[in-house]
Amino acid sequence: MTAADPARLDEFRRQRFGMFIHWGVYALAARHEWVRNRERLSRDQYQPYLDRFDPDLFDPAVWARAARDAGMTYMVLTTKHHDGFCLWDSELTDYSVRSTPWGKDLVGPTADAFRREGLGVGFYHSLLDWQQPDFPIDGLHPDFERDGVDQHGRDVAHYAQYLHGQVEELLTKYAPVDTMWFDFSYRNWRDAQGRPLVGGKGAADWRSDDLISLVRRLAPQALINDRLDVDGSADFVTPEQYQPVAPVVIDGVPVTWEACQTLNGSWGYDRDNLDWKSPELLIKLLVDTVSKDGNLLLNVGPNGRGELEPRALDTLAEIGRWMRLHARSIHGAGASAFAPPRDCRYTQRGDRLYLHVFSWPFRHLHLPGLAGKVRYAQLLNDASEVRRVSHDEGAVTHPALGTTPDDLTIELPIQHPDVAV
Ligand code: JFZ
Repeated sequence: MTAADPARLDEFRRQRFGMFIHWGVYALAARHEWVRNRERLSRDQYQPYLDRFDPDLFDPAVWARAARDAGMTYMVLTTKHHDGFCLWDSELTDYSVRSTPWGKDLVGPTADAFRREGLGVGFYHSLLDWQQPDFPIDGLHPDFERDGVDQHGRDVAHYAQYLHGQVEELLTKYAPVDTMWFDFSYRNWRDAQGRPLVGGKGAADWRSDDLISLVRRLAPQALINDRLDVDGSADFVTPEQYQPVAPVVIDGVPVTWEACQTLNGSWGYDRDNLDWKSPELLIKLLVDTVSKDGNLLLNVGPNGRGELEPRALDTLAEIGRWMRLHARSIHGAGASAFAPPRDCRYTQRGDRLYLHVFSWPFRHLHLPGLAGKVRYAQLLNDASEVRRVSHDEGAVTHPALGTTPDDLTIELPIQHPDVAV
């Protein structure tokens, strides 16, 4: 299996912060992108959402600006989710924007808008497809309980051909694509009772090896994620809605990773959701991710009129307020070999060490192992000097403090600087 272009991989690792966009006709149901599955909606019961999909306020320049202002450097857009609905005018199916009142492509304009703001463009593409007649019904399919495993001649090889054809369309029509984010394989999954999931699917179904070759051929610069069920093929791995405890290492080798996270637990627009993460928590999530050498792909779910809701825009703006002053500790930064004190994270870029203080201490912070290693210290938000306290000053070396001569002790202002986090 050919590997990704190392320069592109390096760029990705420096980008650090991206926008995930989950958008489709499920935005009209406004209760999670799995609504067709969760509520066992038939194709006909789902059809009203296609019949009414008309995002009259669609203006991807607004999304792109919100992303850029938040300090994001790339985006990943759902070209097709599990419901099979295509956000572009595919030649291989009518189950797309073409069959909606809106009637036209949404992928091209979105990609263009983000490129105009200088952001990278990646495509999420669902391997599952609950619409294609050749996709075998399985335990995750909305029609499973009604139709069981009676496949009515469904032919997964034929579906794979369709899948490859669509990926080819996307990579040629919207070149250059920076990332293909495939989702997902479930060959060995178990159901809620612990029994093997009926009809689980993986590499043999998607013909993943050929799919990877296709991407390498058409988009040599594109990175491919780890959900194709091919060991060792992934350019990066994708922990979803959990944080690794340390830089991710697989078989003794550090790997490139990208955490994906929601704003509120749902990927698609979810009107009645009250479970919003605070901007402060999200900034900590970003810092924590970079401190472990990862990227953060933070999701938004535009609504049925094509807008990001105020709660999402406000959150992004607040993150941007912090990023305006602290981006240099994120972009191009990564893990440090130094161990931070309690409730802190380090990110490092070259010889610059950034100390992120999650819980503001009382005046002093003792930084293990940094004695004699720091030439100058300052706050990032206002460039004001942070003074070091030397070890011969009684108060700081008092044995009850538990500091050692290897510690560098710095003196912080009593008040937390007036910026987000
Ligand atoms: C998938 C989708 O089902 C979901 O709607 C969303 O698009 C998300 C980004 O990706 O969710 C998954 C996929 C794989 C696993 C868990 C959730 N997994 O392998 O554990």
